[in-house]
Amino acid sequence: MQSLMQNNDTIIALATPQGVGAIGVIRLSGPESIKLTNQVFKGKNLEAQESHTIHFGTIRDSEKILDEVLISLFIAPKSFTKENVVEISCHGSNFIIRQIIQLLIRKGARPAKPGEFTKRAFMHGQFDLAQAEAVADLINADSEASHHAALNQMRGGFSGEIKRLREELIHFASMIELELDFGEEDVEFASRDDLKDLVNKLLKVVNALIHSFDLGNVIKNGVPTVIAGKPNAGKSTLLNALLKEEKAIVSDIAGTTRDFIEDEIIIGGVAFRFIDTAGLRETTDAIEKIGVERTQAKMKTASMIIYLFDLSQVDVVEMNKEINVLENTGVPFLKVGNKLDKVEEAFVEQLQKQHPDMLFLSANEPEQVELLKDRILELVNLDKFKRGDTVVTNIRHYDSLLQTKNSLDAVIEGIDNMVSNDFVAMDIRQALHYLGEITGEITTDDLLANIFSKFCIGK
Ligand SMILES: Nc1nc2c(ncn2[C@@H]2O[C@H](COP(=O)(O)OP(=O)(O)OP(=O)(O)O)[C@@H](O)[C@H]2O)c(=O)[nH]1
Ligand SMILES: [Mg+2]
Repeated sequence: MQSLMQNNDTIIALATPQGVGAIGVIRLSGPESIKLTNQVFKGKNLEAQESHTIHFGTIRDSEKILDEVLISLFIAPKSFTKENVVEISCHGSNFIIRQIIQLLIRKGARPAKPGEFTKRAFMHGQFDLAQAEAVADLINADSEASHHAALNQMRGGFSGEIKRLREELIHFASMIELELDFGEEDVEFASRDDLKDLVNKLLKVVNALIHSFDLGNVIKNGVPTVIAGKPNAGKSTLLNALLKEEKAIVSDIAGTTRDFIEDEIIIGGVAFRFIDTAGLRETTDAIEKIGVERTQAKMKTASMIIYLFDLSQVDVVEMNKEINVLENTGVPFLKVGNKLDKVEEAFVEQLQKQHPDMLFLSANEPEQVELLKDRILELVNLDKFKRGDTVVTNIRHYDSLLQTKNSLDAVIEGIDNMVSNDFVAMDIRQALHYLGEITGEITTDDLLANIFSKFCIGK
């Protein structure tokens, strides 16, 4: 009852960011939004206007003019929320915005909760849950890649495919339940082979989506890229050059960096999170030792390691040891010979023969650091993403997909081992449940509250 009531009132919030801007857009949604706005608007009679029209006039509190505004009208169901929606474009002063919102609240609107506009759109079937979540991602996207992933999902993404396969599975589930009703009689409405085919097809889609999460996560949060190497190799110099900012302290004292220093930049449309670390060496300094241990741990969880060698200090035996350690991390890495300016050409040529994949540069030369960026892009395999495949970027979807996979595996196992229909039916129902969680066919109030509370107010 409570939630029904809530959906029937008219909500209001600022849709543009807080703070002073050229214009601010105040949005209302709900049955009364046009009527309430009309009460404070001087201009045309808004209640007599067509949907998708814009009207100039003033907002007045009694006879006091608050602002000159443009009113955009969207009449239900042709709006984002499928309710009557009004957007008031006013001048972007905090004072004006506050005055207008307060005036409309006095007239009967209610301040919107975080994500409430999007929640209403979802409730009215504008899109499914996965798409609603993509709206939040889209707003937060700060690189071309994350924008692309969110947009793809918002426009349907994998929802369509999952929905279709889920419906086929429902069909099988009902056939099997029908067989159960016939009990003793030996009837088979649902062919076990066909069922297995379908489940395998589903598993293929689900597995591909599960797999895409690694990439999706990276696209959303930035590719974690650790810069490592011995003390004084020039790691902090490289970080600063990449960021084009003096973020980390650079000095010729070995062991300058003790803690992680990180920041994000966008290369070729992909966000990379560069992490400068403490130089790797045996040390008796207690604090430096902690730093070294942290570096080692960080290297293992990185998506990529940029490993710096100081060319002016190369020791071949030592270098091979370091490369060995790198290979053991199992993380893709780039070997970079730094301080090119300090060594003879002949030496570099010799080293290049032994390590054809090593990149030689001076971290304090900006053009040379540009070359490194190309190599970084080559190393992360973004082909899949560029092909426009759907990637899962949301941890909630990832969890549900893993659960779905487990249930589907159990269905196959059940069929193969000829277990009784009740059990197969149960596993199918489980799989249906988890699949439904992704797109929102199956939701709980807690889940919805949790998802929409992560939105900002006005969205
Ligand atoms: N000539 C030359 N000097 C460099 C280059 N890169 C770094 N340096 C110098 O090498 C010294 C060490 O540089 P840092 O960037 O502090 O080295 P680091 O790897 O961060 O060192 P720690 O934080 O101590 O592990 C500084 O004096 C830098 O100016 C380079 O390409 N050429
Ligand atoms: Mg440093």
